[in-house]
Amino acid sequence: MNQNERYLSAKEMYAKIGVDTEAALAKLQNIRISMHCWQADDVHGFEGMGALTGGIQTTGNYPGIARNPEEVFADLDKALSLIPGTHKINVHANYAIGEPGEVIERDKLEPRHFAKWVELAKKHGCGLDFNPTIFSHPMAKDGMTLSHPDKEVRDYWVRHTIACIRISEYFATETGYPCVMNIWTGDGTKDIPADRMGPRARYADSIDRALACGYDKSKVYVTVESKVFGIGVEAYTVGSGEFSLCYAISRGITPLMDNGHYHPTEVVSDKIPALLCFSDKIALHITRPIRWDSDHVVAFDDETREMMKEVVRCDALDRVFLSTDYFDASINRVSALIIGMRNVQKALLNALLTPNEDLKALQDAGNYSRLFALQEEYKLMPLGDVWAEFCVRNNVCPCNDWYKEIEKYEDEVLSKRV
Ligand code: RNT
Ligand code: ZN
Repeated sequence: MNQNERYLSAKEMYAKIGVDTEAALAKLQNIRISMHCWQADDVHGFEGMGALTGGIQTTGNYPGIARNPEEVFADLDKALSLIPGTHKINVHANYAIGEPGEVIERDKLEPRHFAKWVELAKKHGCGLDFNPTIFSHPMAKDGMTLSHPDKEVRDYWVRHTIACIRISEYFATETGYPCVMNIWTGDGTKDIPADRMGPRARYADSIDRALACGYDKSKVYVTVESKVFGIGVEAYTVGSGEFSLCYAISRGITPLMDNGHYHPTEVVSDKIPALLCFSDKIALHITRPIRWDSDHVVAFDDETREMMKEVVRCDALDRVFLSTDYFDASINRVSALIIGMRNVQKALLNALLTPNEDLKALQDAGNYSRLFALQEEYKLMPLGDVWAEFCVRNNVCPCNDWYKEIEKYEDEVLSKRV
């Protein structure tokens, strides 16, 4: 059977369980996932930044890392060409691009420093999201930034956050898509703190002061990301789960959950519907934790599928901002971007091809045996044939063919970066 015949046969099989593959494909076509730029260069950015701090770390030394804006852009171009659909690009503040020789202070960032990102986004029809970079910097003192006891340190980061809100507005205006601006800090302590509340009160006050700058809420969605712990910040994290969630809900902004930021047996799939009961919008950083917040490339695994099922069956595709967040330096970085993005899309397609209403009805009727039986049977439906059809319709290689493009790119471009 050729691809088209396989798709038609899959379409028939899905129709038999009450699922319209064309409707699922049409929905998937409209889902924008925000692809994080920082997998391209291990979060280095363009400031000549030293080692990563704030509890995050990349591991691996795969050759061919992008070393400047041109190389990062070339790699993102390549990645986007092998990911079906039209998406968003998620930019970090340390990826500012100045004039040759210009040293850009983080608290003095301006929209012009991101004009090239706007150009890139427009070329691809993409939206842009943004992140203040509140780590890996001399003003991240004693592991503290927005929650630091010294007001001068806090003020610096408040100014940085305000500058980032302005850049986010600029992104939204230029691209025509709202910009999600995510606040994350690695603030915390390595060992048992003497004061857990003081830093949290200061963190809340600092974000309050930044948000008081005033911004267009239809253009910029400010999110706050929580975390349980980081490397070197094991005992206490200021922006914990409870803090970040309560902060976001009480201020009418958006909570962000990174599924690497919880205790290993907690699952974000279960938290999605919980938060959707109380917050109009929520945001996700989709990653793959192995034993800790290891930031492995997103796989097509049970939890990714379960998370995307929740987004779809809560009918929340327009309420959940989806973005990827991982950094693996041990494999080809461009392939890492493609693999993770495509896996999120496959998980979404899987959710869209599930007869969710029928399954809900079985649950409500208390028919748990039939529910379990069907959930297990549906795992073997011909999802791959519908996914291949999606790729073909988007002029992107399906299945294993795309990796040949990566080998070619590695040979012609990445291997020359020495
Ligand atoms: C760190 C957070 C955060 C970062 C980015 C680079 O644990 O997940 O989102 O990954 O800001
Ligand atoms: Zn994250």
